[in-house]
Amino acid sequence: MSKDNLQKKAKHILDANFNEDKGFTIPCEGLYPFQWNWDSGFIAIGFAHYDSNKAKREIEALLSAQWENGFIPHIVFHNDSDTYFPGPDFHLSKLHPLASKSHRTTGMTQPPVLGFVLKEIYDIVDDKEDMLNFIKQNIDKVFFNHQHFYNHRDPNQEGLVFIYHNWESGTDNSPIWDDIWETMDPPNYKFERRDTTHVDAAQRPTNREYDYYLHLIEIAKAHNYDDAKIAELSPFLVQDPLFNAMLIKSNEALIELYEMIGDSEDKISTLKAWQEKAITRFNEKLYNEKLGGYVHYDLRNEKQIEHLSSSSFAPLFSNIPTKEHADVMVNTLIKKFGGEDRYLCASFDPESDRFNPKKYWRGPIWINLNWMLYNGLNNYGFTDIANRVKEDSITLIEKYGFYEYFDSRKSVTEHAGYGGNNFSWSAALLLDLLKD
Ligand code: 2M8
Repeated sequence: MSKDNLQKKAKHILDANFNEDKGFTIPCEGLYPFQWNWDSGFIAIGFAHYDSNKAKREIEALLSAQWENGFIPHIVFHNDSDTYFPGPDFHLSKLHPLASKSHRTTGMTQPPVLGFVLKEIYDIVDDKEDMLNFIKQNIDKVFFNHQHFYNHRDPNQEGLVFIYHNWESGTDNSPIWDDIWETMDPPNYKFERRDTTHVDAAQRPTNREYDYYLHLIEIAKAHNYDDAKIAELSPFLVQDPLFNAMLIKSNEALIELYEMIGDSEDKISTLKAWQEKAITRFNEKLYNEKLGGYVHYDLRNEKQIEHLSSSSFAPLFSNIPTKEHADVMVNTLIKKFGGEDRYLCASFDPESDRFNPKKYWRGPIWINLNWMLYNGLNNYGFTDIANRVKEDSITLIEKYGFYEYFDSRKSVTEHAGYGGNNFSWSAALLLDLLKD
């Protein structure tokens, strides 16, 4: 397919998934019928390439559901839909006294991409003045959100924030969580899955995994989504390198934007203090010498979770590793994830016995993680391997379509796109990858 046709197709998908009335974009028809937090950020980057008004509306729609304490939820239920479980009646965000009064949402969040998304869209659009005005109107909300993280999700006050649910990580059923599930024994809940009516069950989490997911929410609900109680009681309490890298990248972007806006010295110095503490601790606590990359830290059980995943490389995007560590990480990437027989980059270590090439976050390639990896490798001057990640992403979409995730094995030459089709962030980030 020509570059032109790919761009046309991508724009068509984004426009079709955009809800004109409410001003937000669904990730994918049927499978995900609401507004998702980090999806929206990536989607806004795609829109910035051809319709900056939609990029702005997308972000405004997400921020319109920000809680009174600064929290930005992971799903905003702008509309009703019976094609997704669990919906608003299960999540019951209103249990939290400071939850949005205007919107039903979940009581959990997702990787905080908004800060760097504002900077990306500013860099993309032609009308800088107009976009800077938009940023001026919204940037404090993102700052407030970061403040909430550092005040309520960092019990040790060490600069690293926790997530209490695998859905907060964005990498839902990653094998990273398997050891945590072994510490839990949730009931067998009665529920009706909807995802498996849209997508082959072999490509989605199991019912038993959903028991863990629901149980974590039940614990949080029993304490009205109170962060302090969650920190005390949730069996899932993790410092995730992807999540924290997104927060750090967003801090960096907020500093740059506040400097452009001017007159924001207090906020800039607060952001700089957060950055210094966070980056130092990130390197001390999340780097694993033996594996040659960053790993997750299980804060409940006080140990590193020693597995490599595509999240291990996200810190490159946020300029966290030293040059020496970046060199080691690139070796790890090529050796473990980048054999001749594979497209880059599998979401989980392909050499592990937990790797599954078809199952969601247990192995397939995701375009958003590839987009970060491409930009991260470029940050450190690894342009050849960065270009390989970009070319692989374009090839997979060209060959198989705008799927949610893809098989990393080159030996699979048919139907290697999995999950939902006409998937918004695959379309949005392809537009960005094709820009130069
Ligand atoms: C997936 O997660 C949702 C729950 O949030 C699900 O499986 O129902 C993940 O891939 C997540 O990262 C993504 O934001 C969401 C919507 O695309 O789908």
